[in-house]
Amino acid sequence: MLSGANMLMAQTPAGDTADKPGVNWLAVGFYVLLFVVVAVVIAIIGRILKVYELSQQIHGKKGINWNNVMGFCCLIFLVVGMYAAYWEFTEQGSMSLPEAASKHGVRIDAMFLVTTIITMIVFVATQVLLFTFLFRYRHSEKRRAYFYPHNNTIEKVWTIIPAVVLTILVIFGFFTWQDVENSTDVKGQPASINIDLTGHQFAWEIRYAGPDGVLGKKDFRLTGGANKLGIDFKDKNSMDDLQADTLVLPVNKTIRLNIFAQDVIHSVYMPHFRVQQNAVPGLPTFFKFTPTITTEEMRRKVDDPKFEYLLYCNKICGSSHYNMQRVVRVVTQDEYNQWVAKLKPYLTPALRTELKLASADQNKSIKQNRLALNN
Ligand SMILES: [Cu+2]
Repeated sequence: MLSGANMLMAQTPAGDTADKPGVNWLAVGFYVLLFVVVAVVIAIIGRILKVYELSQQIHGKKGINWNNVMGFCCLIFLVVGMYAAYWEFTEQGSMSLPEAASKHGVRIDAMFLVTTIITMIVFVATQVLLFTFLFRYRHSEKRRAYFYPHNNTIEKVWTIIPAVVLTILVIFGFFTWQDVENSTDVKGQPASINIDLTGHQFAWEIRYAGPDGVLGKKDFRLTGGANKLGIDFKDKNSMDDLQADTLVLPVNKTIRLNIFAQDVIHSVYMPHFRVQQNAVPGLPTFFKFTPTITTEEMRRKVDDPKFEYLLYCNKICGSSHYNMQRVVRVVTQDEYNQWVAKLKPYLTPALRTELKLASADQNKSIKQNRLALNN
């Protein structure tokens, strides 16, 4: 049944399912049938054992000792279960997050590792105790259960130890999270690069601050036509803002992503940088991080010349949600400078016409004409 569900949940390209309609239902049917067959086989074995027991009783012999059977089943379950847990870690562990390529990413990974180790110790200890006790103290005619209603020391031990461990984990997590989420602006260290990321169905729009390093104001009421981000051009800082298709970031510089959404909730997700932050309409959010490994270095590390960091949307925001991707490229400062110099301004000639914003030359001639009229 689990494998069937796996198959159903797997994403198949739209073309595939369109070619073979109903292919998923066949898979469901197969696994339902398999489940029924297995259930029937178990029921038949149960009946056979029952008949065997009855025939033993007729001959005056003892039937099967089910307490022993269950006791040994518990031991088998313990061994098989422990091996399965080990297999999960060794085989599928590599499918978890890729190498962290940001400063705070390393700290998040360290926290994750410590939490995993502590919970694994508790997991192994409790499972071994649980199933060995089930086996060791299975029902026997030869002994009676010992009545042991209360012990204060044991109560204290299993209350205080988990409380202390959990408190340490929560405080550790609290400080790491505070460090990740806290604005360094508050401490007087503004980010090196300021970038606007706006999510809409179904794309991310990227806006870089121009040479002044400041992003111009936005107003959702101005959104429309060529001004798809609703940038307020009454704000002088908007004039030199730049638009980009790729998120290019200089390595080892603090990046501040200002995150917006125009329709539904989206989510900025860059797994390599351990960055995830919701993009909520009407509620601007931001995330600061420092990439530490350039795309070139990562390509060598993973031995894939075509490797790219990616920015995804991590909220199921509509039918083409899967398509909300942008390439993120981490480069050296020189490469970044060269790339930024080639970016096109957000204020295109078409937008100038639409907003009835005169170009610098036109401004001059209008003034002269007015002067002529006044005269
Ligand atoms: Cu989305």
